[in-house]
Amino acid sequence: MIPARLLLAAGCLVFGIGAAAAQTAPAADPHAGHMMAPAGSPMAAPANMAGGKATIGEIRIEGGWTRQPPPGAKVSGGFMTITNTGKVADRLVSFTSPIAAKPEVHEMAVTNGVMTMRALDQGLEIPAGGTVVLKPGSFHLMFIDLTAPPTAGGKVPVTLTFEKAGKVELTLDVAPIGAMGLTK
Ligand SMILES: [Cu+2]
Repeated sequence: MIPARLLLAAGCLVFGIGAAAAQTAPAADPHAGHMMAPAGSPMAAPANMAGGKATIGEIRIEGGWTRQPPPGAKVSGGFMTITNTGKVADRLVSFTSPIAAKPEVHEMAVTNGVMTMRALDQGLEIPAGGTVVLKPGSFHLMFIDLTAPPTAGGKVPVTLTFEKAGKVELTLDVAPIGAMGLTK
């Protein structure tokens, strides 16, 4: 158990460049192992890509991207902008992808100056008429236990499941290692 958790924590450092101190996970919750770099780490330049798009029911997705993980990393994040054009709130409850054995919808927050992340067990709410941005340092798809690590310039298919809108397939553009966003 411990080695696996340490591996995961090390892989998660991809979210912050130049991590100063990965802390030990205190709890039994595997997500407690996601200790991040201190906020304010230097950011890499955005990649020049448009990102994947998809629509299902009242849900519109654009700017879908992921990034190549550093060598040996077991995780990577997925990012996009999700808009709910309907009059009822929906939720992104889960997703699947051929590149990861364990996909989870995560949120990240700064606690005591350290970025930590956790799985959203109830999913991620997309408010009626609202837009939620999945981006580094915030909400994200978490590809855990990468079976085929994404390569810069490539594409990664994901299938998102929304509570009301249902399933939708989306293709994520793969940005270089350490990219913090896309430019259009
Ligand atoms: Cu995560």
